[in-house]
Amino acid sequence: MIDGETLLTAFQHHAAATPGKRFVVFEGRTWTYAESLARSEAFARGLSAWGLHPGERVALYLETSPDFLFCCFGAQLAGAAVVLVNNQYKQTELRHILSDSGARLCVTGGEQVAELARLRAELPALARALTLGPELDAFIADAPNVLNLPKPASSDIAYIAYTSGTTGRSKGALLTHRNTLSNARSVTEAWQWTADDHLLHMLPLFHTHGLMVGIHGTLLRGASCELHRHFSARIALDRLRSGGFSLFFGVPTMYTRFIAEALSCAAMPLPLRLCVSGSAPLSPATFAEFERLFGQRIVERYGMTETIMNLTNPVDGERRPGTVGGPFPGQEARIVDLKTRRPLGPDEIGEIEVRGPHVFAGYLNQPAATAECFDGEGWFRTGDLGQVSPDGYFTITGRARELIISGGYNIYPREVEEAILTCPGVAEAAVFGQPDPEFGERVCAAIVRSDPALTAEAIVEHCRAELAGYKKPKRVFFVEALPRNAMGKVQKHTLADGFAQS
Ligand code: MCA
Ligand code: AMP
Repeated sequence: MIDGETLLTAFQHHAAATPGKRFVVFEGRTWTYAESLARSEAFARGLSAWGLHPGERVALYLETSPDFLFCCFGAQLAGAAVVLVNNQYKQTELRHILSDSGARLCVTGGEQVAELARLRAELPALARALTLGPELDAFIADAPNVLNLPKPASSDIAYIAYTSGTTGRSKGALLTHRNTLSNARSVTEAWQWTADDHLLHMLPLFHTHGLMVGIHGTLLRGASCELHRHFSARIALDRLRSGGFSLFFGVPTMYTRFIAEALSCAAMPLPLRLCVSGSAPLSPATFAEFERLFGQRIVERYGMTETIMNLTNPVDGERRPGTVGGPFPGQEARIVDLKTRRPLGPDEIGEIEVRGPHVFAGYLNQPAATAECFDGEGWFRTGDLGQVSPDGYFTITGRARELIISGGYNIYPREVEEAILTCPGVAEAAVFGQPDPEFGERVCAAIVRSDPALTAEAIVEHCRAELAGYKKPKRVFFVEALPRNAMGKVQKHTLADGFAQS
């Protein structure tokens, strides 16, 4: 990889080579490569003129729109690292991410404006909140027409993406331009993505799946996508059947909703080149039913915020249900014993480790956590358990860390427990996952009350105010005491088993 070669240089290349080609279609408007780059570069010049220095952080706390992308790539063109913030985040998550990342500027809009305003006094590093719409338009219009922008190096940080709150606080994964470019190359090669591909894009943009797979792949290949604010199975099926699309990427919940939708409308083969699923396990039953109804054998793949994409089923060759295939081109993966850390043979269950140019640079402000997740030879410990078949197909069998994946969103029990513990009347809380037919897993909470009048509804409402809505418990039950082992550790499996039988 040539130093200084980034996704931004690919963007500039396409804007020069195919200026009139569509990049993004959104709510009836088409943005060409040239228009998209012009708006991104103008935003970059505006940021530099405002006083943003290379290496500083720009946060995006935004709904899906083309401006999300232009602000993202514009900030990187100005040399900034982009801090991705889920737009459903509330005070607790937002306070942590914006203060930990030290973001100097945050682009926001819609309902997020008020949520951010409530926190401004607590964020001394945040010099400016810029609102989408007239304020952003004026910022871009007022940007100098000519201004030399820095040229990001491959080792510069492109994104800070927050993940893995095993300690209750999420950590900022530092992804370099090298990481994002090498990933986009691996993914586009494996999935045979070309400039002719057109993607129906209904994933959120603030996570790896929607941004670093959907958008980066599109951008690298000079392809196009139709972006939607939200996922709707009905609208997706209508759009896909109208023709003109070649790709669809989704989380398993989206595929189960397609199947449910087929009950109310005739199922028929989808005129697509490729459907991909990831972010959570796709059940073989969903794989088979989707193929029966829509004539597509879904390609399941496996990724992580720290590494973007790791493993994929092949486009040509057997797409094996219940597995996530093998490493992407240019990457390595293996299974190691949890205790000895020695590599294991076929069909033996251990921890999945990955190595390659896709693996992140470490966690922001967390040298100990960074050191813990590497083995000294560049192998990254994913925290996922799995096994590999003799012919090289990996299966994910579980997780070595506490994590609930609901509809493709990761929820760390500790974070929800900490939010619940701030609710008056709660003495103790234990949060765990239970199987859910729609979301894969659902959040449940066992609570010991100090105030016997405290209701489940009050706890759920409390969580709603503090955390993103999908993290709030879907079921709450009260117990006299939490079951603990001799070390005092809460036995969550006992709670989960008892709860499942109740
Ligand atoms: C929404 N709700 C949920 C979820 N989504 N509850 C539990 N789990 C969820 N995933 C709740 C909301 O809080 C709300 O509750 C109610 O459902 C309706 O919200 P709405 O936004 O309308 O829901 P939806 O549109 O039906 O959303 C379902 C969804 C969405 C489309 C499946 O969850 C989604 O886009 N998931 C994808 C997440 C994703 O991109 N993950 C990739 C991470 P109330 O009204 O009571 O508040 S990247 C990753 O994992 C790695 C790298 C990888 O491998 O990709
Ligand atoms: P995140 O850290 O939010 O990026 O989520 C990454 C996690 O999602 C991984 O560590 C896995 O636990 C899970 N994951 C992603 N893709 C799959 C998949 N295809 N099957 C099972 N789990 C997956």
